[in-house]
This record gives sequence, structure tokens and C-alpha cells, in this order.
Amino acid sequence: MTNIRTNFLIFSFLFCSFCDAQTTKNQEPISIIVNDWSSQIVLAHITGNILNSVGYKTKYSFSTINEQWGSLSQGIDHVQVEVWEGTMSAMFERVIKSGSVLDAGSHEATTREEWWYPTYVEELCPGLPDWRALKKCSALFSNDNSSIGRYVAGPWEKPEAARIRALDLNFKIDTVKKADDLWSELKNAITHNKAIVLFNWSPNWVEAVYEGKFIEFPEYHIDCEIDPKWGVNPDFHYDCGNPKNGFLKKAVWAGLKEQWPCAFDIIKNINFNNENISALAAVVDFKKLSYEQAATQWLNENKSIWQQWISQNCKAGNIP
Ligand code: TMO
Repeated sequence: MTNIRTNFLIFSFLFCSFCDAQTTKNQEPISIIVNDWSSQIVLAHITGNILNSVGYKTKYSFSTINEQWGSLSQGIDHVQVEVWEGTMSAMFERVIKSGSVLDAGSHEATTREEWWYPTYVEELCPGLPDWRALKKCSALFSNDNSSIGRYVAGPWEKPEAARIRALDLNFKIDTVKKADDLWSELKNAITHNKAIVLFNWSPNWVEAVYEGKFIEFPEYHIDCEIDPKWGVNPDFHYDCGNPKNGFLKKAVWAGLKEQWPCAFDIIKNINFNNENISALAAVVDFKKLSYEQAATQWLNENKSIWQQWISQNCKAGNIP
């Protein structure tokens, strides 16, 4: 009697804890990374809402682009919806190789991250967008009446100092703390018709609102980063610009595929083009809606698009 009872208890304990573990695992929130620029945050919220619509729990987790790879590799965070080639390819390729992170496919959008100016600056500094014009006009970009120009950099690591040295530009770097600081610098310069050159990227809200161009540095080539002899300066690396037509990818923690298979399918299908992303960023940075409002508005207006990203066997209530 005691034996049967004990066996039953052990059996039910094992059996139920197994069941619970399965459902609990599936119902754990999927952690979506949010970074510090608007389109990424809106896309993260769009992704979260789509995953919620089929029954998954989600949460948002702030991370810098440098710190995110550790938490994504360890399964502390699970989804990154905007992997930019220009700022992230080196780390991305490393975690893909290690097997801890999966490439969840590319968006249609192509990307560029580079020095940028509003078009009227061409009248002040003829020869732009060719980078050699900056050599003659550095004083125009000065903020302290010196001959040294000021480049306003974003809070994301780029080889700017190396480029300035390799191309022998008379410029100093002023690094702002957040994206909004770039935009207030830009608006201030435009208001006063003052020369400015700052970090910008595409797709972004700026191109939806202002006319401007990227500086054309010598065309990027991988050898520019690894062989000093390559390019206009035989002594230094980085005598070139950032890549043009860079990729924009999605990445997930490798375990996501087994733990939340429908989520994996959905994330692979998520796809935005340049216009979509630029418009979504403008809704926040120009029209001043919140990230969540921008996401909800897009979801309401584009049901036919995002519902196609959900495969038949993953419709609500039926998620494996
Ligand atoms: C990573 N970013 C899009 C801000 O250049």
C-alpha cells in the first residue's frame, strides 16, 4: 500500500512537473532588445505586438549595441530586429560563428551610416559631397573660431578618429550622448544656416524631412580595415568611408527556434523596406508620437502585411 502510494506520488510529481515545465517554458516572456534610436524601438514594439497577437508573452529589454551580444548569446534576451552592417557586422559575425545566435534573415532595406550634412552646406563649402572639400572648409565647421572643424558623432562606436587621421582631416570629434542630441544640433544649425556635419544613417527620419547628403569618402573596401597599404594613405587603416548598401538583419538567440518555433517563423518573415523604416522613425522623431503609438498605428494600418508573416499553423491559440 505504502509502496503504491509512494509510486503514485513520485509518478504524478514527475509527470506534472514535466507538463508544467513544458507550458511554463512556452509561456515565458520572449525578451525583445530595444536600442537607442527610434526605428529600432518601433520595430521592436511592432514585433512584440505581433508575437502577443498569437499568444506569446513578451517583454522589452534595453541594451546598447555593444552589450546586446552577450545577453543574446546567453538567452537572457532573445530577439534583435535591426542588425546594421555598419555598426554591428563584426560582433554579429562572431556570435553567428559561435552558434549562440541565429541569423533570422534580412530586411529588404539597405543601410548606410556616415557623415552627413544638410544640402545648403554645399553653398558654404563647394566641392561637397566629395570628402576632399572638407580639407578646404574645416574652419567653417568650427565651433570655437579655430581652423579645426567639428564633426558631431553619435553614441555608437565608429572608427572616426582613425578615419580623420588616415585622411588627414583637420577635424575634431564631438560625441553626443543620445540620438536626440544629434537632432537638436541639426535643427539648431539649420535655423542659423550654419555649416554642420554629423553622424546620420539611412533609413532614418531625417531623409523624410530634410534635404541632405552623405559625405563621399573613398569607397569602402574590407582591405581598408586590415591592410594599411590599401587606399590613399599607405601608412594607416580606415582611409575609406563606411559601407554603402549595408545589410539590415534580424538576429535571435539560438534556443528561440526550439522554445518558441512560431516566434522564430514570424521573426524570419518580418520585413521592412527603406521607406517603411524612414516613415516609422519620422512618426516618432518628427511627429512626436510615442514608440508604442507609432507601432500600434502601423499595425492598424498594415494588417494585411503583418498577418501574412504569421504562418497558418501559428495562428492564435494554436502556438507550439
Ligand atoms: C546604429 N545606427 C542605426 C544608429 O547607426
